[in-house]
Amino acid sequence: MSNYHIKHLEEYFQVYRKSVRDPEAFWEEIAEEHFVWRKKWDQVLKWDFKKPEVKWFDGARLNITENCIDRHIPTRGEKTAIIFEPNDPSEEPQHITYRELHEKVCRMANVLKEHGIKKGDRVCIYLPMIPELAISLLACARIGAIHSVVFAGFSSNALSTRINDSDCKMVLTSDGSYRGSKTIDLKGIVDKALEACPGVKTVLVAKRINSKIKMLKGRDKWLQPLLDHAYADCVAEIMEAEDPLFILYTSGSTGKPKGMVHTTAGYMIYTAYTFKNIFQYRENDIYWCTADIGWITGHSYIVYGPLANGATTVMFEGVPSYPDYGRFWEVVEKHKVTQFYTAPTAIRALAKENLEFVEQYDLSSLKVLGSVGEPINEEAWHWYNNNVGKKKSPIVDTWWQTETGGIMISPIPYVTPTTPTYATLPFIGIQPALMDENGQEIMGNQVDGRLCIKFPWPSIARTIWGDHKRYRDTYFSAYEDKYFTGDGALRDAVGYYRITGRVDDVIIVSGHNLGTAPIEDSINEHPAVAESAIVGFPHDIKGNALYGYVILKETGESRDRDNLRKEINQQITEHIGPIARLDKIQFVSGLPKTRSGKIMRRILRKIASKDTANLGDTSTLLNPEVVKEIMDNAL
Ligand code: 7RM
Repeated sequence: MSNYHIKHLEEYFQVYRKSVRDPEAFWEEIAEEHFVWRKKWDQVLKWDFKKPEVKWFDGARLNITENCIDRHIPTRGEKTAIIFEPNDPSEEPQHITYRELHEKVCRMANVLKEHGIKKGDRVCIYLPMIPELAISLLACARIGAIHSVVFAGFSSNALSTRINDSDCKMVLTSDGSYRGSKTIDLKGIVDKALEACPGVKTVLVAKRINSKIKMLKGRDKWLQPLLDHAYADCVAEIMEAEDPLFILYTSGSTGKPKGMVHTTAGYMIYTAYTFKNIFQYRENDIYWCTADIGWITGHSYIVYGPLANGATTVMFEGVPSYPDYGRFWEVVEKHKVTQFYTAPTAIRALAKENLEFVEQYDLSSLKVLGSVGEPINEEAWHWYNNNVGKKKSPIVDTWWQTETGGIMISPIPYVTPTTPTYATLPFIGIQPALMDENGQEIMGNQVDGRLCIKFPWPSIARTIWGDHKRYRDTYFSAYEDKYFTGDGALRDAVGYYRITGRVDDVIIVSGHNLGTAPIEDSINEHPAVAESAIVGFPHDIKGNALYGYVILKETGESRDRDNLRKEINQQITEHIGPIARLDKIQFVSGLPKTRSGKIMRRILRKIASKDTANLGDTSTLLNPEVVKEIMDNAL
């Protein structure tokens, strides 16, 4: 049990050194002592970042749900696994014990099987934050089906692209969802998406809002009656360590979304081990991560990581502003939450509101506060520390990615001294490197560069679904033998890391990664638009907001500009979703381009951020005259 739970800084350094000197011995010990296996591995690690190929615990057999559910039943059968907190505070929360979770997952697994789902099949899950969502992930894992969760805020277009990319046979959805005071017609969105998805044979529909929806005969079925009739036990499919567990899509800087593939054993071990340490989880703690399970944070730190530790995890259906801005704190008080994990964008939104919303609740149960999704600015950090943590709960600023599967750089609370805006030290087993423009590693401290990882960790994504070449090109070709994160970072005098932000064309808006290319593609489809470029600019609450520069076709010149703005945003909402709407749209006669035809986004970013005192090197510009025009008319 030696290294599983780190308790002081000296121990962190000691375990870290061990994990780097002999990673195989280190992870083997963790795997041996803390998980249940049907068969042990033949080899702990096989890797080659050139191919690239990474295999952890090859030859081992297991089922992740036996680790997340079955093995807890003898000791924790009556312990709450999931607390479901509904959108509306007047609706009763649900407490699902480990024993009940086992039954629910088995029933759902049997329903999937009855509808022809077998090991290796892909199942698309498009559900709101209701218990069926967590249960359906686990039900897929129970029978070896690969889940592909699509965040239920994505549009029908985005949904159909994802369903088709991974050939999903089935969609799990609900009649609708609650979001604050609004309801959303999820089933309608699915129906529209499926017009373009001939491979989907079955749609199982959970009832949530009791709306009248259309059910397509032969394809659509209500879920509950099927669950009621299903057998309450289901033998777990025995999986290989490297069998895919799930696909989760993330935006790239170019082209269509990337279906990141995570496999079974390494993902399980790393999410469990990070969860235990980074949240200092103890038996009887109540852990709450406010993310949606539609994102990697929800997969790893609402479902798999907590359940693998036999923890109690809160699933919250609602939003921070409904019925008022005290909602988060009301939930913390009600369930006596001990660990609270949220995003900087939520903190900034709440910090703008009256302090009474926080002060009227008893937050004394809190022991650890977490932040994830984007750099947390100093103001938000202090607000969180002073008003939520009352300066007693350490803040863990956790840096990681969909691709990394688990937290990579983060303080360990009560172990690592924290500094605002710093994600601090690499977690056990993680070997970061900062790289310069010439592809050389920058050694020493007080330096900044592009953030890479030099050595595989257990939960690294293994490929992009259906496109291994893109996986190599995106992550392993910028720097030889290194995984490139796409982020910039600095390392300070004591070796702490501060993530400075994306160095590619991904913009993080309210913690959501948005690639510029798909948004530009969407705008360019408007009949009046010739070309466009999107950049981010600083926004008080969202972190970044989107600024679009749009060139109209001659035929579009006579159109009313405000109507065009509305139409463009409407089109983006349909193609991608409301999160990708532009805050500002400026119509321009041209875009600043280099001689090789590349848009100089750096200049557009500076104009959008009202930071035009020094535009930097513009000597390679083909059309400098257009820069003046854009600056003169900037919004
Ligand atoms: C977990 C998640 C990944 C990108 C990543 C960064 C940014 C995430 C932090 C952060 C600074 C942090 N997965 N990012 N966490 N930047 N500090 N603590 O968010 O795939 O959706 O996004 O998010 O740019 O590359 S993600």
